[in-house]
Amino acid sequence: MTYLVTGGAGFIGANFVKYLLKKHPDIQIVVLDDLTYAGNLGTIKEDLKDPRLTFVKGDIKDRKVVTEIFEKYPINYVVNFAAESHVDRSIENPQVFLETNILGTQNLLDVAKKYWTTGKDAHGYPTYKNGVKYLQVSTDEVYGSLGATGYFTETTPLDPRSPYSASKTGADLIVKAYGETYKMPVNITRCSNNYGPYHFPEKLIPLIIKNILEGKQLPVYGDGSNVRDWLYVEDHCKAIDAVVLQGKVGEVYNVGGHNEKKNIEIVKLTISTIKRLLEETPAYRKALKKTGDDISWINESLITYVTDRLGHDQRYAIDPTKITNELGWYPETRFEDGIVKTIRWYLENQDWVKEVTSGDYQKYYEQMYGNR
Ligand code: NAD
Ligand code: TDX
Repeated sequence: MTYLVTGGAGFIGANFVKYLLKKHPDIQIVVLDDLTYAGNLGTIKEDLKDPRLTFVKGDIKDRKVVTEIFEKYPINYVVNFAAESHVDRSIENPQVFLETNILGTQNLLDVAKKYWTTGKDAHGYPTYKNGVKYLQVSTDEVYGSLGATGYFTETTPLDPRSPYSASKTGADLIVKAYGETYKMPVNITRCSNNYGPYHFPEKLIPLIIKNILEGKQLPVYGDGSNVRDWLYVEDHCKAIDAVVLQGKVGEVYNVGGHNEKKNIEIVKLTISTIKRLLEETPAYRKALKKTGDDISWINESLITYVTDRLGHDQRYAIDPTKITNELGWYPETRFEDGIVKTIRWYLENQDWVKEVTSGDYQKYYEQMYGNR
């Protein structure tokens, strides 16, 4: 089987590529990625030595580049991770979110439809090759924001509130439209917040880790009471793999691990875990900017409450009953273990952090947070 994985040089896409290569010996993967600030070829450089993996640099909106891929490779599955993914950036510059997330998705669907169509049925609907599917990687943010109770199910009304989530909702709707109008074999997965290796340090957990190691303040938006439902990235990859191979055509699957945490809890846990790991394994201290034996400065006084995100969603929480019942999926990594694995990975992979933050990151950081 041949996969087109878009956004495969980003956080979840790269983890998915690694997962596929490990899990399925007999596959081919084409990664299409435009290598924006969030994409980094270094993330998959070891994987690119594998003859089963091919990389194409290009934009998912570009008709020509997507067409060339379908001409050259017998694509069975499209898994679309490529997106502008950061809520804060969408508040500053919504347009690129609409362009990539909506128009890019539509372009991929259109080219896939063209290459997968085999004819027409008696009602005029296109018929498709066997063994093909388009999977849209979406987010729980399309459902909006919850109060203190309740969960998002697949039938929760769509109610996006940020330019990012509105663009992801637009993409979901166009995927649904291709499923209904042209009977294209599509699925949508809607996952909660991921964490793990290769997470770009603009997002909460890797940003907090990076700032602690640099002795910087830890910016917590508002009062830190917002709740996110965290899932280890490999468990998300496992869910996508299950939906590609076994998901019922046309269905939406929510993915989440019942692991709700307030932001302030995440920040405090990250501080105490880093400190413990540095105490247990002194070799990790080379990841610190400030060298020396004294690490008593790593404590909660680093926390700084800053102006809240505009339109900040209060709480996300996924009900994953459907994917568990229909496809047997469940999260394998407990948060207590996943967060330690993640922090260890950052302590051991500072070169990767340096590489991905060598471009415009500093400028972005100063615009977002000032000179803290
Ligand atoms: P990311 O920002 O780390 O990676 C996005 C990748 O897409 C990058 O490699 C980037 O270069 C590429 N890209 C961006 N625009 C492109 C374009 N026009 N053409 C080709 N490539 C382009 O994002 P992520 O966190 O890995 O998220 C991946 C997907 O999963 C996104 O669709 C996101 O909405 C969704 N999602 C993310 C989370 C999360 O917690 N990170 C949760 C649920 C869903
Ligand atoms: O510096 C920060 N301080 C802070 O308090 C940052 C970067 C974030 N936060 C808060 C905002 C959120 O309540 O932490 C929470 C998590 O923020 P992000 O890491 O930016 O993630 P979020 O906005 O929840 O969106 C993420 O999950 C859903 C991904 O970025 C999306 O792509 C995905 O769809």
